[in-house]
Amino acid sequence: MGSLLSRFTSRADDAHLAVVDGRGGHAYRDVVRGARAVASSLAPIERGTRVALLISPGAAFVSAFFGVLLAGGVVVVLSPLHPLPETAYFCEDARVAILLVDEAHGRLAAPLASAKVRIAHVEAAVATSPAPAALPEIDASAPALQLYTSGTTGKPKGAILTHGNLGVQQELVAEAWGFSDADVLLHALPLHHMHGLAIALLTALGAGATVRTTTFDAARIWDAMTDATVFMAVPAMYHRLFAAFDDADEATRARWTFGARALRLATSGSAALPVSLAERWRAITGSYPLERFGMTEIGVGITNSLVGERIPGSVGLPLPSVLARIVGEDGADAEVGELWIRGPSVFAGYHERPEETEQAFVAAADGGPPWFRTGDTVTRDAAFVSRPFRILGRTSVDILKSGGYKLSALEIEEVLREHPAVLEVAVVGIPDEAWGDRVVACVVRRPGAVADDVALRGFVRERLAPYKVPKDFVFMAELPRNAVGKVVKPTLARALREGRG
Ligand code: MLC
Ligand code: AMP
Repeated sequence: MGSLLSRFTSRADDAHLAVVDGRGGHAYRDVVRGARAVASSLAPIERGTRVALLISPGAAFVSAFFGVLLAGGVVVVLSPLHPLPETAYFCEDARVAILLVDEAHGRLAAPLASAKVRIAHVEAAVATSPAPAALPEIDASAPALQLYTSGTTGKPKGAILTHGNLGVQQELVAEAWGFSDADVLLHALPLHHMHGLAIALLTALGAGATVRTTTFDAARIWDAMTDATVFMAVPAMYHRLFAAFDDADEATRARWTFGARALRLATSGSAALPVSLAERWRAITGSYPLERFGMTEIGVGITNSLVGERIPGSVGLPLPSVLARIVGEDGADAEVGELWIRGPSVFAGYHERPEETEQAFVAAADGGPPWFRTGDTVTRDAAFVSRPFRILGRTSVDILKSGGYKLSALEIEEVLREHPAVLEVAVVGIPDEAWGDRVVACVVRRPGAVADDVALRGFVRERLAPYKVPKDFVFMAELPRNAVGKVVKPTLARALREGRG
C-alpha cells in the first residue's frame, strides 16, 4: 500500500482537474505545485509540528493540507463555525505552532497570534518557489492528521491518524466504492471532520478524481448533481434535500430528478440513515443510498456494497483488512454488544491523553494490534445470509449525534454550569427526524435567578459552535436522580419525548 501523499504528488504533471471551487477549476499539477510551495514556505519545521488550517474548502485548502504533510507537519483542521474560545482550545491542546489562513479568515484568526502561534497566509505560501529536495522523508507510522472528536469526558480530544492510516483508509474506500479519475465528487461536507475531510475529499483526490466544493444549500446541491458522479452526505442533508424538493415546482423537480439519476453513487454516513429518507431517495433516483459506518478514529469501517444489494437499516460488512467483533459486557463475543474494530486504518491514539487512549483499546489475544472500542452497540442481521451489521445506538447516553456532528452532553453541560443562573443541568438527545438527536438542556435555576432560554442560548453560542447549542431549554424544579444521586438521563429523555418535561 502506497502513501496517500505519494499518490497525490505523483500527479505533479497531470492536467486533469483536481478541484473545482468558487474560483474555477484547478488541475492536479497546480494543486501539487501549490502543496510543494506551501511545504517550502513552512520548511524547516520540526517533524510532528502541528499546523492548523483555517481555510475555505477548495484548491488552497488542498495545497495547504498536502503542503503541511510534505513538510513533515501534522494537520489540525479548524472551522470558522467555532467561536474564538473553542478555536483557542484546539490550538492550545494540539500545541499548534503555525496557523495557515486564507484571506477570508485572516481577521478571525488574528486574535490567536501569540508567542507560540505564528500566523501564515496560504495565498503567500502557495506563491513561494517550491524546493522539494529539502523536504523530509515521511514514515508511514508518523502522525499526519489530528482531528478533534467529542468524547464522554468534557472537552474534545485530538485523534491522531498516521500517514499509514490515511493511505490505507483512502485505498480501501476508493476500491470499495469504485473511485476513478472519471469521478466528480459533489462535496458540501465540513472539512474539520472525518467525513468531509478523509472519507470524501481525500478518497476522491487519492483516486485522481475531481472534487467540486460548495457550501450546503439544498437547491444548489440538487442543481450541481448534474455535473457530478458521486455525492456523499449525512442524513440531515438528505432531509433538507427532500424538503427543498417538496417545495419546488414540477419543472424544477424534473430537472433535479434527472441530475440525481445521473449520479453513479450517493452515500450516507456519520449517523443512522432513517429508512424513510433512504426510500425517498430511491423513489426519486431509482437507487438506494449506500449507507456505511465510520468514525473519526477509523475512517470507514463497515459499508454496504457498491454492486450488491443494499440492505435498508444496515451498514453492510467490514472493509477488507478491517476486523470487527461484537462484544458483550462480559468481554465475550455476543449477538448484541459493543462493536470492536481492528486493522491498519485504526488511529494511533488521542493526543496527550494516555488514559483515554488506554481505555479505548483492548489488547488482542493473539498479540497483534489491539481492538478499538467504538462505543456503538451493534448486532448482525440474521435475516440475510451475509449477516450485515446494524447499528443500534451509542453505549453512552452522553454522546449525541446532531446532523452528523458528534456532541458531548458533558461538554455542553460544563459550559452551561458556568452561567451564574444555572444550579443544575442535564443535556439529553431526543430522537428527531431532521437532526437525528435533538439536543435539549434541562436546567434547574438557582433560587431567584431569572435567566431564560434566550440568555442561556446566547451564553452557549459565545463559547461553542452553533451546532452544539441546545435547540430547547426546559426549566425544571429538580432533575430525576437515582438512589446514589446520579441524574437518570434515560428517564429524563423519555419524559421529554412523552411531553412530560
Ligand atoms: C446547523 N445547525 C445545527 C446543525 N447544523 N444544529 C444542530 N445540529 C447540526 N448539525 C444550526 C445552525 O447553527 C442554525 O442555528 C440552525 O441549525 C440552522 O442552520 P442551517 O444554516 O440551516 O444549517 P446548515 O448550516 O445548512 O447545516 C446543516 C448541515 C450541517 C446538515 C449541512 O449540520 C452539516 O454540515 N452537518 C455535517 C456534519 C458532519 O460532517 N459530520 C461528520 C462527522 S465525522 P441558528 O440558531 O444559528 O439558527 C463522522 C465519521 C463518519 O461522523 O462516519 O462519517
Ligand atoms: P465521529 O466521532 O464524529 O466520527 O462519529 C462517529 C460515530 O458516528 C460512530 O461511532 C457512530 O455512532 C456514528 N455513525 C457513523 N456512521 C453511522 C451510521 N451509518 N449509522 C449509525 N451511526 C453512525
